[in-house]
Amino acid sequence: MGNTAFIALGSNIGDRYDYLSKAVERLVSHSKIQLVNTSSVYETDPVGYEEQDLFLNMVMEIQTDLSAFELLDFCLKVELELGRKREIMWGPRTVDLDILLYNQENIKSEKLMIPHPRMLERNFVMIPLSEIKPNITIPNTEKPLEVWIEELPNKEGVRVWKRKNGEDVFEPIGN
Ligand code: PH2
Ligand code: MG
Ligand code: MG
Repeated sequence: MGNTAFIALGSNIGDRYDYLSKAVERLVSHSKIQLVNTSSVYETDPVGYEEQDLFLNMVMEIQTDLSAFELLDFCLKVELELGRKREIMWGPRTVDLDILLYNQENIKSEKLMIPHPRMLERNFVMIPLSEIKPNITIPNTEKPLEVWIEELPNKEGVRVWKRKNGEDVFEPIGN
């Protein structure tokens, strides 16, 4: 599989962990997607629209033979299959799948922006990403990941909820 991608997952409705697990399972069930790694699961304070429940967030790394646009379409399909309804922008969701990075590419289209345009300011993305790929470079930025994170406020809003490799971790999130 020729391409490396990072996907951020988030859920704040219902059985949040079950939604994350099912999303990982469905993504990696695609014949053109291979799981490389997953972060721990973090419980995070809502950002942007604050009158909503706490999120669970995590990041996964995959190898894929899908193009970035095919991967986006598949992510949207999995979101819909898992009951996602788009009501309030940045509002509550069963599961949100955002492509953060696709190789070192820059993609700017109406449908898809890569790197994800808000990832650098989002602790709930940057902290799990740095857990699995501390030395990754983000296209168009000069600062290493750790410096971005150092400079971000409100890191106490992102707390490990289920540590990767913890005793009761469910496959494939915990492998
Ligand atoms: N997603 C948003 C808006 N705010 N806050 C947290 N903590 N986690 C999220 O995944 C999240 C959010 C829009 O996608
Ligand atoms: Mg999102
Ligand atoms: Mg999204």
